[in-house]
Amino acid sequence: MTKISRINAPYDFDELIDRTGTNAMNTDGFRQYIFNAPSEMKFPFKDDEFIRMWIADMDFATPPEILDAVKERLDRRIMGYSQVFDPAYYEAVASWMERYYDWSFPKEHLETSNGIIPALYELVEYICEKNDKMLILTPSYGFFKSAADHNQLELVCSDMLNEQGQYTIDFDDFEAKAKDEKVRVCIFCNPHNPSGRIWSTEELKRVGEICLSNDVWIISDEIHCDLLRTGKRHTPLAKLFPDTDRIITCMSPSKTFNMAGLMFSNVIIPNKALRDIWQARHYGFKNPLSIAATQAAYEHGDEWLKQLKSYLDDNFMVVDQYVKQHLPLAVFHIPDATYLAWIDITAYAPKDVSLPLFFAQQAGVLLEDGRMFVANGEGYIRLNLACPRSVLEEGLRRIVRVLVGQKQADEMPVFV
Ligand code: LCS
Repeated sequence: MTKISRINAPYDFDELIDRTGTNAMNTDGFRQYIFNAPSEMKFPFKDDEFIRMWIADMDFATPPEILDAVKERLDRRIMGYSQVFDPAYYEAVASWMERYYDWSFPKEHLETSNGIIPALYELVEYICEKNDKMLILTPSYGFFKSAADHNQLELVCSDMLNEQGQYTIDFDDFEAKAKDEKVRVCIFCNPHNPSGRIWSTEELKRVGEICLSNDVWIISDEIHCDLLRTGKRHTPLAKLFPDTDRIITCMSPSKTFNMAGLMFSNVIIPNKALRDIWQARHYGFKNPLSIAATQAAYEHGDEWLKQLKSYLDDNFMVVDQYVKQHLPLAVFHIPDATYLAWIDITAYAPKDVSLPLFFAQQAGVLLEDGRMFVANGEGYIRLNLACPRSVLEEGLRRIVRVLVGQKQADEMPVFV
């Protein structure tokens, strides 16, 4: 256990923190990521005038307990090649899993990776052979498709059903696609980005049963597992299938504690043969600061996370209230998980335009739209609510101003 201790400090999620000049994707990477454009691309807004609600990291400071652990590690002054050797790391992970998900797994199943995306690329490569196919639910986080593209695999998409913004799995379609003998692996997002769904136990069991009975491996990407509305619980898919070794779980506190740039994640691989391949082929060295930060997150992050969740609960209520009042034809439900609001604005959006470009140019808001989520996301925008309330309110005001007009935006309710 690292030495840091802080007792129930109130954390400040209203603080505006300047991210410019830190090589942040959030401030400096949007031209390339959203618009696939060079750094010369011009907008009617200066870069520091944008409200940025796009990439899924937070505008909140990483918890001080984690920063202290990084500083403590820095004080050891040597940053040489590192891997996870100290058993305290596994103990910290295991204790978190036990406390939050009532789940455990043997120490030897735990591998680590420089982020979940690289792990997805690798796992798919190790599991699949040429001409295999990969199955996902859509809409989907875009990098799932990249994992198939990277490995030159055909991607098979099962569109989720959407009834007034309530997403469910089309099990008939999913099963029919899983039955394709070429489908070898499914990347499953639990909880789901972008809809924010926490799957019910029944849904998880059906997904698992369909895949396993059709010889389809499952990579369960559970990166959003701690970003839940207060009172909600996460169920790791693998917990429901203790007798299979065909479910790999990817988890990380990186998104939860706003340290995605440290690129460190857990990959729980129960299958011995796959683990052997991973150990033989995975580039094993890790950033020592990332190891220290991740361990500290699991050891000392509870209180900060509790307060973060409460702040995000309120941000979601602001959005809910605001959408109901000013965009009554939009479809939005507060999701059970993620800090992402997935909103159907078909009734208001201009037709045949790129919505990210429209909002960037007309409103000075950077956001992602449904077309960036592989398939089945038409008409949606995704707003990242992990920002100070003042930023959120200004973002909402601007969005409404360009969709329905100035007067409505001026009447925006103030959340109390
Ligand atoms: N998996 C899912 C489902 C994600 O949503 C993200 C980040 C990652 C993996 C990234 O994992 P990493 O490699 O950082 O460990 N999601 C983002 C998103 O929706 N927009 O920006 C990042």
